[in-house]
Amino acid sequence: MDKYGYRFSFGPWNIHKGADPFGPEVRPGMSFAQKLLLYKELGFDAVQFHDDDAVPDLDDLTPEQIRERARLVRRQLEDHGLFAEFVAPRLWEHPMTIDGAFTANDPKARAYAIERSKRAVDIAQELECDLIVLWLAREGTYMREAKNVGAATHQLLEAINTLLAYDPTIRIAIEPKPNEPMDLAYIPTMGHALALGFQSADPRRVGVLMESAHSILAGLDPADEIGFAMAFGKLWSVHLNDQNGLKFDQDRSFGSVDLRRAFNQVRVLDENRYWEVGVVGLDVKAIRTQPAELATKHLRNSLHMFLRLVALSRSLDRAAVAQLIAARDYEELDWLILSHLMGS
Ligand code: GLO
Ligand code: MG
Repeated sequence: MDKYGYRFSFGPWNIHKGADPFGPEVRPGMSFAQKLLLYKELGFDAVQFHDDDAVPDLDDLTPEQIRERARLVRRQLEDHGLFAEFVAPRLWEHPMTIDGAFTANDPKARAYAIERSKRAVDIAQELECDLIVLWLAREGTYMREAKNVGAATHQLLEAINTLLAYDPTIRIAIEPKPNEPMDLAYIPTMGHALALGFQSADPRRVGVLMESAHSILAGLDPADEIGFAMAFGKLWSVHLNDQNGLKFDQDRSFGSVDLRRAFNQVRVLDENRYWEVGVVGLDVKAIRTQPAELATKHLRNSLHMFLRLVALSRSLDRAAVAQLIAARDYEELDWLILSHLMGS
């Protein structure tokens, strides 16, 4: 925990080997145990998990074996003074998820997705964490005519309700994203995710995770997406990062593309006391050119950027801002903010 009370997290996938769709890995891998050693050193408190980050090859194991292995991971976390922030079922790599998971056209594939998600809940229970994240990676279409959007929406709702019933204490945070890997995803924005949650069997237990790059890809402002969700008390996690325009999902270091956009995300989080409700997750990736031994600087940079922006948000001259708002002098407000970000 930092001096402001924020706690920070990232997932094991955020230290990665640099492969992209056009080229192979460029850095040697690191074991989960090696990565765990880096968390505290880099200033982090918590680990975000895919189900198979915690229990590799879980499709080949029985539910009891999965629980046993998850218990070992909990001990590993304890040994490092870390905790699990969330578990996310990875519903986008298995052959059964080629056509989607909860919205696949094949009922057997949909059944697989539900069973796999229940195992993710089992893992969360063993890791003593009550948050499941659903990034609905392949719920959508490449070919609009291949699925029925209304039916798909109800399938998603049914899946959420099934998980809520499976564990009466679990909370679910939906992570919206408008595209990639799909051409068009079914839950592209905060509004879609929140609507689904409010329509669920237990709306109190369904919230959202806002990822900066995903909001930008949807043509939206991440700070406004944060504020919208927080207005309903529904922002339970974030994936802060950055994104240079409408192209592939870049997961750039937080603030590295648009400093003012990053400032406003931090400002809205801080003004709404996010440190009391959630962990600051940084879903960032080192660019491909980064040498292996230097491939954690994106995490360090993102965390330090967050803290420096908290300091800037808190040192903003609020009285001056209020005066400029009252005078409707937004050009002077613009200058005040820019000057503040530039340190004068
Ligand atoms: C990809 C997503 C992905 C999720 C992660 C947790 O675009 O951001 O990294 O955040 O799988 O659900
Ligand atoms: Mg993410």
